[in-house]
Amino acid sequence: MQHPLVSLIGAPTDIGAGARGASMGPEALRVANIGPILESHGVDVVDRGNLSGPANPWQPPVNGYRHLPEVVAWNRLVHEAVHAELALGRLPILLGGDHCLGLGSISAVARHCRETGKKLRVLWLDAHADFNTNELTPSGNIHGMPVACLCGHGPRELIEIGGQVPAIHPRWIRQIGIRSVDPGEKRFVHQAGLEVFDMRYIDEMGMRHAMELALATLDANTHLHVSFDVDFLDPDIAPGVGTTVPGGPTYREAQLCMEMIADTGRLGSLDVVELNPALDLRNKTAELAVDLIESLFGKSTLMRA
Ligand code: Z70
Ligand code: MN
Ligand code: MN
Ligand code: MN
Repeated sequence: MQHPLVSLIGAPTDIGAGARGASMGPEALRVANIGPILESHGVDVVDRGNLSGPANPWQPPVNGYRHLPEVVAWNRLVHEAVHAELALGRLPILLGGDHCLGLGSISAVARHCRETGKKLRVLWLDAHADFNTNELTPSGNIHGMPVACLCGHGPRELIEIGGQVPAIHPRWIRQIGIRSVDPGEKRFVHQAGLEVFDMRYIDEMGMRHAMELALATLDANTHLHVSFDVDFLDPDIAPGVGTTVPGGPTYREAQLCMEMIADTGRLGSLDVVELNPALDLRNKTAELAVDLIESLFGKSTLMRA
């Protein structure tokens, strides 16, 4: 990834979330200069602008799903946009938007990997496991379900978006920073065999060891997708998210996490989701997210061999 070609794709929606405001995420990341800052590090950046999907009708859940038709519509748009960039040999950065969009994005990456014979690894940086189903969910919010949907557990219209069910295998996923999992969801995570480096693990073993293990099975033929839910970060440093959960990674831990991903040289695509400018303080969380993304693209304080 010496001089990657990056495409920014805005998906201004909060259709899967439990709070309004993540729809303003793409513009807050642009205001925080995501494009120019990546370019200052030798990255070629093209901003494709925003996708345009259905408005948020703000309705209660139906059959355990809030806004399912609108979530399907947004994810179809994201799937096609992300896949088109990958087919051009570019590295898509999805500017969310809430985390339900990870379904459209990662199903596109999985399709691209099938087409090109690449091995896929997904790093899910999040306070939440996002492994609910309509029967397990306490909220009906589909941003709590994308990992389950990617693994084939969800409504047909959603799980079929990538053209193959399941889109990915649980063995391809590593979750980092997890500290809020619902009771039924917890059983399901264990049953599926997801590899989770939760905050207890990071407290005991350190971010370095967690990331060494999470990245251990990468090889030269691996496409690494990072799905960065900004609520991964501790709320003290990142208040601008809909669902804050105390006890997340510190600034230093998050930087190390990003730097170790950059060092693999395998980053192939990225989601930045759940940033909620309506809850932020002077765009501080957006600026922090951009700072961390700089590290993900190889910014370091010193030259390294
Ligand atoms: C809870 C649910 C969630 C993000 C909140 C919360 C899910 N497990 N995901 N914020 N990003 O409602 O399913
Ligand atoms: Mn810089
Ligand atoms: Mn999430
Ligand atoms: Mn989350």
